[in-house]
Amino acid sequence: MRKIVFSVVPCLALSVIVSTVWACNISELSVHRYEGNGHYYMAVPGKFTWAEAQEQVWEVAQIMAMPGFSANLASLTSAGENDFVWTSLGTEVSHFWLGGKQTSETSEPAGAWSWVDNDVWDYSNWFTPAEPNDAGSKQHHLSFWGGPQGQWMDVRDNWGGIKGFVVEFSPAAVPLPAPVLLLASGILGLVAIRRGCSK
Ligand SMILES: [Ca+2]
Repeated sequence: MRKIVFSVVPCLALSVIVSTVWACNISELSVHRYEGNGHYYMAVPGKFTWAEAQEQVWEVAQIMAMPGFSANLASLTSAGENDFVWTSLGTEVSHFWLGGKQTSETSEPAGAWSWVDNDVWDYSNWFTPAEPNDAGSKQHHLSFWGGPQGQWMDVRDNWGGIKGFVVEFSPAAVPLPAPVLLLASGILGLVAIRRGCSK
């Protein structure tokens, strides 16, 4: 297990442009590499809906500036990956968003789940027997529940108990060239809304 801390962002100009968006310093959060797939993971604290969290992932990716990698809410597709993320990020990521969502409500509560990055959904780690339960018929998004193995639960998009989200950096099929990233981040810095990032 290797822990990598990007305390100094490679592109300082990028950091200056975007850093005012967040109430905490994203670039000082720890990033962990899983040797099983070469992907990186980080936990970002804050109060967000699932949809907002997925939007914020893009901002986080600009701040962390990892060339050749794309970012999404985490898709945990094996027990090894789930165990690594749960143990390396720490149990405080209980109630943090993951990248799972339900694309249909025709087979509640466990059917029609998918990953936001289009990874195949052929592994799950529900907190059984209680989850998933589609409580109130409105729970269509995925978060860590907790437990010794980092089990999951389904919750509604705007659940107030959410404490943050887990980001996964994967090798990008077609990495964006640096000039495009800089231009995009500059635009982002102008239009972004200040968001809380407190624990
Ligand atoms: Ca539930």
